[in-house]
Amino acid sequence: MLEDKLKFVFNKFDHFSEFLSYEELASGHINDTYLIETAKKTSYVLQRINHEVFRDVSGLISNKVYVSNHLQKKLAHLPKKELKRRVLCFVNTKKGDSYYRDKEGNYWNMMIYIDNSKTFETVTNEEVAYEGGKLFGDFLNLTSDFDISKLTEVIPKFHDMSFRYSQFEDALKIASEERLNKAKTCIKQVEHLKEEMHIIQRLKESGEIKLRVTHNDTKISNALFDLNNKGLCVIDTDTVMPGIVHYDFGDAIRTICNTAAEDEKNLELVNFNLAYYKAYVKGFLKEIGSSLSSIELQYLPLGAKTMIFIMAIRFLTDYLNGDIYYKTAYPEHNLVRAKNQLKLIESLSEQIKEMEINALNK
Ligand code: GN1
Ligand code: MG
Repeated sequence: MLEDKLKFVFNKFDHFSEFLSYEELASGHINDTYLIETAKKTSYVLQRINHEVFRDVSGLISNKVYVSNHLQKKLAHLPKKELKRRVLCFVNTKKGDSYYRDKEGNYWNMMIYIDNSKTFETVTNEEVAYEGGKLFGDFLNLTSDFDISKLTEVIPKFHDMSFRYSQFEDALKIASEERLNKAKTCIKQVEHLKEEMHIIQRLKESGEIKLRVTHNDTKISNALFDLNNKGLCVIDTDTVMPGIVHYDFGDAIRTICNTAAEDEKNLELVNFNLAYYKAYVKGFLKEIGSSLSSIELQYLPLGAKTMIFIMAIRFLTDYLNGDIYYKTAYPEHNLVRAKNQLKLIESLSEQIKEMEINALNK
């Protein structure tokens, strides 16, 4: 039984609590995440890391711990109680390791749950967009002096456009007739955008856009808020790696400015919300703006478009491959996600002039 298993794994970790109950936190697409309630006030988040996706789990967990330690140092001036709400705190096993490996070969890690907090799957007011911008901007700011060489590249070429595009082309070769047919319109849309979607990749390769420490999964549900909608903490640091600012900016915009969830089927409900974009930019630049170069600033809007495109082709590729990567709830889930992202790109493109950073600052 899952409950027995979770209780067993939970007790491998170094805490002084008694397992009371669990609840699955089902918003992620890769790992299995559970909230563990205990007989005491403190609750925990216990996670089974998907080691098919993350090949170097020990590297992944040390990345997470390094980053938390770094953030804790940077925020050491805060009162202890607040610091605990601003940075993830990982729990070691009773043997002193940062993860537990069970008999079946699964890897587990655990952190303290930050209580009186909430996350958003979709955003419904500008304040949350603004606070999200501040939170992710601050994360980049606080990690800007982190030593990149300490980080394991947990998924090589994670946001590399040429790589993602070639995976898409490989999938086209092996997909079933039925899936190719159902995805026909999406495939055409993707091919049409190909050139434009490689612009940022080239600037990255030429060194005009520089590498920094980035989170790489800045969807809004990875931002934790307090009960008054003030930003608290960035969570899910699984994919912290060297990257470019555009994709952290872009993934937040992808999820904040979509007027619907990323898997909404009714595409009429999927539109790009420019007001939320402006609010996000304001918060984001407040924290990190002064350290961005003019070329980084100039390409932020295209960065947002490109990040949405990366997600669209990743969902589409997985659909064509027969759903082997993302968790899906029904057979066409990945296709729905891809169509949704492409519709978002269409709506964003109509407003891209108004997204220019210079235009916003006037
Ligand atoms: C995956 O598992 P989760 O939800 O944290 C994916 C991200 C995608 C996201 C889409 C390792 O993240 O890249 O943006 O789904 N993570 C990985 O919602 O592939
Ligand atoms: Mg993630």
